[in-house]
Amino acid sequence: MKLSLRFVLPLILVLAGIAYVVTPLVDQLTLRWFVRDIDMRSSLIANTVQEPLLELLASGRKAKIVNLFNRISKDERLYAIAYCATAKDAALLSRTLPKEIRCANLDQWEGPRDHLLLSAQGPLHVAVKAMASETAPEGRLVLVHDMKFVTLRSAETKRYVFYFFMGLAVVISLITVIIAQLSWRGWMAGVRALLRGEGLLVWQQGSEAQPKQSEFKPIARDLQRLIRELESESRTRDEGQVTWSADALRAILHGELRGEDVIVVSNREPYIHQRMDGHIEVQRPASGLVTALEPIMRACSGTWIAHGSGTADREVVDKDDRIAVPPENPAYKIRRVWLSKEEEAGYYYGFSNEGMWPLCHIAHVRPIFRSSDWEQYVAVNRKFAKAVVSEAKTKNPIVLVQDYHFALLPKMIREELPDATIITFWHIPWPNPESFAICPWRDAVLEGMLGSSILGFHTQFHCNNFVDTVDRFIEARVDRESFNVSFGGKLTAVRRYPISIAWPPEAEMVQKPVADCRSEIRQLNNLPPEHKLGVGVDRLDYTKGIMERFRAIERLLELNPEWIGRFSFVQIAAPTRTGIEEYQHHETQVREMAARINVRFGLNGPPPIVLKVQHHEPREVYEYFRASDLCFVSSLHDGMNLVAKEFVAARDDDRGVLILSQFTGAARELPESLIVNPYDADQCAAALHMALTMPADEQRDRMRLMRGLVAEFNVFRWAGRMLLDAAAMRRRSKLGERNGREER
Ligand code: GDG
Repeated sequence: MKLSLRFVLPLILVLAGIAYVVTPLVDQLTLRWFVRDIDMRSSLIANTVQEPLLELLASGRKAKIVNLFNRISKDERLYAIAYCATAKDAALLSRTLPKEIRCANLDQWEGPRDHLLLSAQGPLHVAVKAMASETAPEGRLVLVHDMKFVTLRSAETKRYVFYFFMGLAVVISLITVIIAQLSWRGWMAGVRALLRGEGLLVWQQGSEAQPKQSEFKPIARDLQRLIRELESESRTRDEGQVTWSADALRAILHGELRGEDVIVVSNREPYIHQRMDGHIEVQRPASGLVTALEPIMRACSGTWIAHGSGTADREVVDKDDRIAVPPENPAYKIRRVWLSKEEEAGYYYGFSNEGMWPLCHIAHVRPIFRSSDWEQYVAVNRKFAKAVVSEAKTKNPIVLVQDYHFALLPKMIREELPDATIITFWHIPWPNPESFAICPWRDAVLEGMLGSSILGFHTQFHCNNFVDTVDRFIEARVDRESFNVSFGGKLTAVRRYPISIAWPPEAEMVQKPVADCRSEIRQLNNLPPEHKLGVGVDRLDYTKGIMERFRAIERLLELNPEWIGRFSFVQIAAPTRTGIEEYQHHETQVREMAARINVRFGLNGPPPIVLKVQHHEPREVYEYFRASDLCFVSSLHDGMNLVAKEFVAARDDDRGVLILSQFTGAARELPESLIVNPYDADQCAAALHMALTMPADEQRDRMRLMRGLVAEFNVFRWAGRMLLDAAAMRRRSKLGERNGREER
């Protein structure tokens, strides 16, 4: 509309200006025409009157002449007619001549011009014709025409000129608007095509691409330059100069992936329905993965496929096993996949957690591989692949496959949906080729994973191990420069995407002041107000090095006995995979060790170790983080470790010390923590002592640096970078397809 007005308003103004100038000209022209007409008319009347008038003059019958004049002047336009024998005589006339016309002043109207007279009666036309007779050789006939009709005609002309220009304005405006709209649409479509890289002739080595439509030539180069600048700007932003947020991620997804078909597959579901004392409760598992992937699902209204593990999960789904979530404001769907007890035992507890988990973590627990577990793993992966195919709305969905439970899924999806963009993220470490060779189905696992378009790990070290493993065991082409693996005619990009946590943390988590957290947590655990406190938060898993942690505490008390009775360590240990024997054994060992150390150093005062084997709510976990003087993460091997980052996020008071195992992915990002080897008890004890005696300003300096890093490299960046890479990959393959078509 604005565009049309931009064209129409100036057009109307110009036409109005032309009308303003043209109207008086037309007026003058018509006046000239009328005057000329009346001149001719006057000559005609004079010629007609001449004969009878001369006869009457010759006979001297003046009364008859007046009668003749009266008859003639009945004509409505002829105002008066008179005869002057000489300049001195009085005139013979039809009715009273206007007083401005006298026989003595007729000369002024005798010429070819200036016949107009503005008298008191209005505008008049005066024509003087020589009408000499024998008796009056100077005789002249005066014909006076009324010109009022000219004024009326002039008004009428003005009206018509006005209507004419109005009509002209409407017609020209309509045509202009239609042409403008059509051209605008054409332009927009052309510019959009240029922005998408379409509408360009094939790129030639070392030259700019040329637009197909010649009218875009002048701007094509500028547009291409602009696009390149924006891309490099967004790359700079990617490098972490701007803080990523849920909103930024949503905006990017809207821009890059609007209308795309996005499917997430994970073992754990983001919302679990549990039956509790007669009512159904919705639980949200505390998981970084859910935090990271939810904005994607909300922005794309996608589908999240997961194992329906809640006791009331079946009661709430529709006939297609779907439920819209979040419950308070549905934005995407969960598609639940049901597993039998045998399937769960073989796929989840067996192959995934007794086989792959110890295989990928160097924690000196032997992996157990049973062929029956493998069969269930294959069958369950196939079940999920079917679910993905049935949920896909297009031939080329974006599928985000999560973790080691689904190593075979990428290939299975690729077989059914060859054009899908499959991003697999492996949340745990990838071992070296010798360690991986233990797996009896190693080739099938590798081939399964190479069905992915992008394969993500937390660290470059894990990417290197994976590429080495592929190079060693299967017939694939590995490009170590680009980190792409070519297998079965398809490329897999192996990339590093370090996972993180949401930033800023939820307001509810850091609501309670640190001082209140410190006093309340000490009271809750019957500890004196000034008691030093350390904290550990983990699933009760042997890879987390909880026993090594306890050994380090024991060593601290041996080497620095001044801490006996002045320092306690709270270990929150969430029960996990309790159906697996190794985990039951581990729990027993952890409990026994805590008890032994407490007997050794805690009989006369507060216990050095407070072991809490139970699930805690995220808010409670954060209260412990805020109440503690240090947090100890001693994983024997860990893909990333989110607890380290959560502790940093919880400390908005810039206090507290993080002790971090060198075998976590997080250690590469948080060098300001006290990095330790968890197997070296003396070193860990020294780090504990250093943390307990660290001056406040050193704590602040270290914590600020770590908080800066976690803020910048947060979970939205993790998800955003993966999806931006996927979007770029899709654009490139679209361009390739089009160029292929054009070459054909
Ligand atoms: C895998 C990889 C990678 C723990 N106990 C409780 C509780 N937690 C929460 C923590 C944290 C999460 O669980 C544990 O995350 P981690 O990263 O430490 O470890 P994994 O569970 O082994 O996760 C790991 C991760 O995937 C992401 O890719 O970092 O390397 O092994 O958020 O706070 N939460 C609650 N109660 C507990 O008792 N609410």
